[in-house]
Amino acid sequence: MSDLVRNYIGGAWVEAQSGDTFTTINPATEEVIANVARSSAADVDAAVSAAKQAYNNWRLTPAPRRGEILYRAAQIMTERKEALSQLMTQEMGKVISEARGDVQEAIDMAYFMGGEGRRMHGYTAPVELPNKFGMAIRDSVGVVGLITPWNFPIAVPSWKMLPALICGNSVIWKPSEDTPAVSAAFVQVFVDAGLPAGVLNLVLGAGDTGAALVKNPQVRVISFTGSTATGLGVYAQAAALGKKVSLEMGGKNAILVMDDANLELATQAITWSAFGTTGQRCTATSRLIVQKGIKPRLTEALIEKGRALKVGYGLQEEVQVGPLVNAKALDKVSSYAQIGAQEGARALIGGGRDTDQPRGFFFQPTLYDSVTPNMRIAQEEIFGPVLSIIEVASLEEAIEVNNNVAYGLSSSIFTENVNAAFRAIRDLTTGIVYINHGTTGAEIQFPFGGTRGTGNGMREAGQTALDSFSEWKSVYVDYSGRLQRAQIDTDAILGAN
Ligand code: UN1
Repeated sequence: MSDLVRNYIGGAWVEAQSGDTFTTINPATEEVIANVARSSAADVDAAVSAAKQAYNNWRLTPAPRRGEILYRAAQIMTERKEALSQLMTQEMGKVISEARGDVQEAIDMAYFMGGEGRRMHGYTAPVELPNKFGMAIRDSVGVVGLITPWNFPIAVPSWKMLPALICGNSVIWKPSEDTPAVSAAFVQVFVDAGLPAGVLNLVLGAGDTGAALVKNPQVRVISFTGSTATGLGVYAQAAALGKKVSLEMGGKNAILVMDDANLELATQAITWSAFGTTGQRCTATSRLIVQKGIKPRLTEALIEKGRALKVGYGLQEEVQVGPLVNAKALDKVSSYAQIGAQEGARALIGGGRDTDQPRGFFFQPTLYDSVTPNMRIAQEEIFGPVLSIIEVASLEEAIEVNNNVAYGLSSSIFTENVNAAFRAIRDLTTGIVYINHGTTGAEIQFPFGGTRGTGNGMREAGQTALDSFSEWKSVYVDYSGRLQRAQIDTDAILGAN
């Protein structure tokens, strides 16, 4: 077992005040990999004090200087990419090539947000009086709280932390209890990049630690990614304290395949979007909505490709599908296999725990046929390598089935017909739409997020991300040096009332 993984508060690595700890295990080998500080509200409060103090100087640091620290962080992450990726695979199971992609997203985001240090555009507009100037500028908010999941342990936190930092806020980060070690390694990157003490604080723990962060009135923004049930609870608590909240929650993403689709491209995209990251992406494809004519050929191709996938420990380069993150996830995904069977779905491949693996929380890549749109397996987020095939007659029906779920993150259509593609762009009601590409692989320079049960109208990534972590300040400068005519009129009117 490694040393204790500690909190990072006010520029120091510290144990929880209570001395409490918990352990984490490698989901592929079931070996204990870390002993971790378990934080309580007292630790969160200490982090808030440190963050408040550091905020005073950080907000006054010119944004281009803040950006230089993010560039340095990008360089350090590039140097440590392999070590961070390996730690990620050990902690949460995604295969090593995907772990490298996860770290790369954070590198890209650090360069992008570093650049915002020299943009962060506001605007000016004409004003009503001579000798007067008006502008709208972005201001920092203060102390912000980030709560992040285990499935993208570096990428998703970077989508929150980097825009928060470039805007001049100080940050308290509560990562998932399944990925504390890689989170601590990510924080170390910023320490080594020269981020001042107290600007970024890490508090490790489970749901109660996150709840303490949400309840602390000094934390003015909460940015959360995770399950819809937890997210809505966070939203209600934070709303009662008047906080700004950004939520990224569940998905039930679909790929639509029309009869004229390129079969080879569609097969490849569906396989990786459904079974990549063991289906544990909020953007994963969990529904295939396929037109009648192409269905038999596409199903055959998917069975063949699905059967050939190599499941195992993600540190081995040839492995394509790793384990689920923990025993609880394995129980949940297994319970959906029972639900699917009861509902009348037919497993073409998989359908249960992968018993070929000697240890670990492995579930077989699973394809269900005979699924109808209202079955629970076609409506609820499973978060595992499970794809449901739903047959439709037309483009219109495919779009209707796609839209008729409680979530709205990502959707995709495979067609060679430009009219069908543009109709899909218009009518698919998800925050992200792909044409002839799987439902995963969003790039960091565009808004990321979804409609309905997926979010609360906020978006991450791109310049849009700044909206979560800044306040608009409207500024009027009167340089006439005297009362102006219209000003006198305004005063007279106000006086008369
Ligand atoms: C997530 O699953 O929480 O588009 C994020 C994608 C990745 C990010 C997914 N860039 O699939």
